[in-house]
This record gives sequence, structure tokens and C-alpha cells, in this order.
Amino acid sequence: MDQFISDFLVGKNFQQLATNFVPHYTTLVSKVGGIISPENLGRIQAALKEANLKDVADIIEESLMAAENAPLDVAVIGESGTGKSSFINALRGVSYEEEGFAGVGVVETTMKKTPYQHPKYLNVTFWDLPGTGTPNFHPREYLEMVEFATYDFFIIISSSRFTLNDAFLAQNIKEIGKKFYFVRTKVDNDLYNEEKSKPTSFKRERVLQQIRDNCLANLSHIGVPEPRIFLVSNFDLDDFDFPILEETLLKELPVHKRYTFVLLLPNLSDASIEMKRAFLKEKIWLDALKSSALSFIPFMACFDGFDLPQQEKCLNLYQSHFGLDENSVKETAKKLGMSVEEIKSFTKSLNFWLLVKDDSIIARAMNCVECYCSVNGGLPSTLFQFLKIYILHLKFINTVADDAKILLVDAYGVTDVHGGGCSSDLLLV
Ligand SMILES: Nc1nc2c(ncn2[C@@H]2O[C@H](COP(=O)(O)OP(=O)(O)OP(=O)(O)O)[C@@H](O)[C@H]2O)c(=O)[nH]1
Ligand SMILES: [Mg+2]
Repeated sequence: MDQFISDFLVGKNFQQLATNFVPHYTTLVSKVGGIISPENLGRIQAALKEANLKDVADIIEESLMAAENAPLDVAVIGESGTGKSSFINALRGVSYEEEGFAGVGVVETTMKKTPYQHPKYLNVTFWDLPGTGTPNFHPREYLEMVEFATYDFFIIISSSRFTLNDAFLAQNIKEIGKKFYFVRTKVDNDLYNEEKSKPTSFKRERVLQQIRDNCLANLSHIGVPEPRIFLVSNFDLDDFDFPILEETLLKELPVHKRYTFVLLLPNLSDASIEMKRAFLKEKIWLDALKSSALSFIPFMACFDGFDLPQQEKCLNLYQSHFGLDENSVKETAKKLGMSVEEIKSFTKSLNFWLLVKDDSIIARAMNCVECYCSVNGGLPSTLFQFLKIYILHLKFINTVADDAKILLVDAYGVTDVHGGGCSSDLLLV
């Protein structure tokens, strides 16, 4: 059981809890940061100090609501044919001929700004903006035309050298107070061409460094200070700099938008699965802390009962976040040339009953309730149900995330499945 929640339920030493709160929270959150803003962390700490538990619960609730409902609008711009629409399709996990696929082609295809909603996370929209490569390009007019203020950040895409137009655009985006990131696409093509033309001297890392240096020199030359460039292939998002781009965006997004962004990351790398795991675990910890705070307030309804259909729905949601929902498993099975049954044989999260029947969940919940009773007297069955749900949800998240990593190895040959806080932290529950 989480130490802070245990201390909270049994202790009532709120001065001490106020002191421990931020250090404990910091150990829980992902390396890119958490869901609660520094300002709200300070407010929660102050409320704890005064044992104002209603405020503690309210601030957590406010932060969770903001995180879950935050809209995210991403503008993707660059010259025609650089791979903007392909990048958007790859981020949305939509493949050719699927409904909602952004038109891609060898001739100019995107002529006006077009919104593409994420198929799973409906509050996320990618904006495919028209090409910027015309000779009479005026960045300010262009930005006005595409209504720049409505986007959270811009991704400027190039498939060769970044141009003067890209630099003008970056400068203007900066002046209007928005963030931008440079993405250099089609590096798979460059590697292929270099290997074909220089088979004996070809070195992958050297070619990538040359592309990076060239983009950097080009952007610095045209006046972009310290440009950051991410090399990607839209056909192979788990390779090259895409994982670093994900991490950078997460770190730099406003706190309340991080949760929305982390959920939409494709489950293509160890790092993105771990970040999702951390955010989801943080969310249920915050929910548990909120419920614990409310449990001290008389007549406050704070615990839902243990309802099996509701728990199954919750597991299904986590499966969907990690690409283990029914449709995704069918697709993965097809990709691996296996049956769905075979996938079920080496994963654990697809069997709801097996997860729910785990006796150790009851034992751990009982253990905590006994500590509570020894201090507070009585045995509130609602508290027992609440602890059971909290422990079960942690188990759901850890099992689904571990399975996502197993499938990653099988589907993409990624080998580092044991890195970074895997199922072992289940033991800490
Ligand atoms: N090899 C390779 N080809 C890519 C990549 N990204 C896009 N392409 C190809 O490049 C061509 C242009 O891609 P689009 O996504 O249509 O480019 P766009 O920037 O949206 O083009 P416009 O809508 O005309 O401005 C298509 O044939 C894509 O398949 C990539 O990372 N690697
Ligand atoms: Mg396009």
C-alpha cells in the first residue's frame, strides 16, 4: 500500500503529511512531470497544514478535471510534400484507407487547413495546414489566415533543408508567444539512398549526424537561435528522434495538457509505455488521496462500492490506452501472424476474472484496514471496498502496461522491456 495514503488514513498527523506531501508526490510522477501544477501543489500542502481536508479534495478534483478535459490543438506546417499529412496519420495511428485518413500523395494534396480529430481522444485535434512554399509567402498573413491563436503549439516539417520561409515562420510564431518544434521527416529515405550510393563507407549514425548538422547550420544561418531538430520517419515512428520529441513536448506542455498528450502517444516504445504507466498511476493515487481526504468529513459520499461491471469497464479503458483493446489485439495478431488466442496465452491483462480473483488484493486491503481500526476503531466496510478498488486498479495498470511491452518486443523487436520501473513496483502496492 502506498505509504502516504496509509499514513493519511491512519495517522491524522496532517502537519507531518503536509511536510511529506511534495517530496512523496515527486517520487510518483513521470520524469517529464505530473498532473498537478506547482501552484496547486502549494495549495494542497497549505490545506493539509491546516487540516482543511475539503480543500485538499477540491483542489485535487479541480486539477484532475482540468487534466482530463484539456483540449489540445496541434498545428502541423511546412512546405508541400514534406510529409505533414503522413505525420498526422502516424500520430493518430490511422493507416491508409482507414476512415479519417489524411490525404497523402506525391502531388500537392492539402490546400486548406483541415482538422483531424484523434480517433480515441476526441479532445485532441491535429491541424493539417496548407503548404508554405509559395514565392509570395508572408508569414504574418499566413499565421493570421490559419488563426494561430487557436493552437497549443506548432510543428514545422521539412523533408530536406529547412528554408527561409520556415525560419520566418518560426520567428513569427515566437513573436506571437507560441512554441514550435522542427521535425525533419523521411530520414529513412536518406539512409536508404546513402547506403545504396556508398555501400562500403555507409555508417547510419554518421548520416543522421550529417542531416542534423545540416538542418542546424541552415536554421542558425537564417537566424533561428538554438534550433531544436527532431529526425523522424513517418513509416517508423518508434525509431530516430520521435521518442525524444514526445518527451520534449510533454515536458514543455502546460501541466494540465500533459495527461491528454501522454494518452495519445502510440505504444511504440518502452519510454512512451512507461510515461503512460506513470501518469495513469499518478491519477489513481490522486483519486485515492481525494477519497481519503473526504473519508474524514462526516456525511461526505466518497467511496463507490465494488461494482464488477464498473471494474471491467475500467480495465477495458486501460487496455484501450495501451493498445490491448479487442480491435487492437486483433490487428496485432494479424501483424504477428498469430491468433488472438495465442496472444491471450502469453499476456495476463486480457483475462478480467483472473485479475479480479487475485486473493492478495483482499489481503493487502485487509492489512491496511486493520491498521486503520487499531487507531480509529470500528471497521468501515466502505474503506475496505475503496482500498480493494485502489489496489485492483494499480494491478490493472501494471499488468496492461507489462503486456504492452511484451507485445512491443514481439511486434517490433524492441528488447529493453525490463528497463524503467516495470511490474516489480506492483510489489510496493
Ligand atoms: N520515405 C518516406 N516517405 C514519406 C515520409 N513521410 C511522407 N512520405 C511520403 O511523401 C509524400 C508526401 O507526403 P504527404 O504526407 O502527402 O505530404 P504533405 O506535406 O502533407 O503534402 P501536401 O499536402 O501536398 O502539402 C507521400 O508519398 C508520402 O508517402 C517519410 O517519413 N518517409
Ligand atoms: Mg498534406
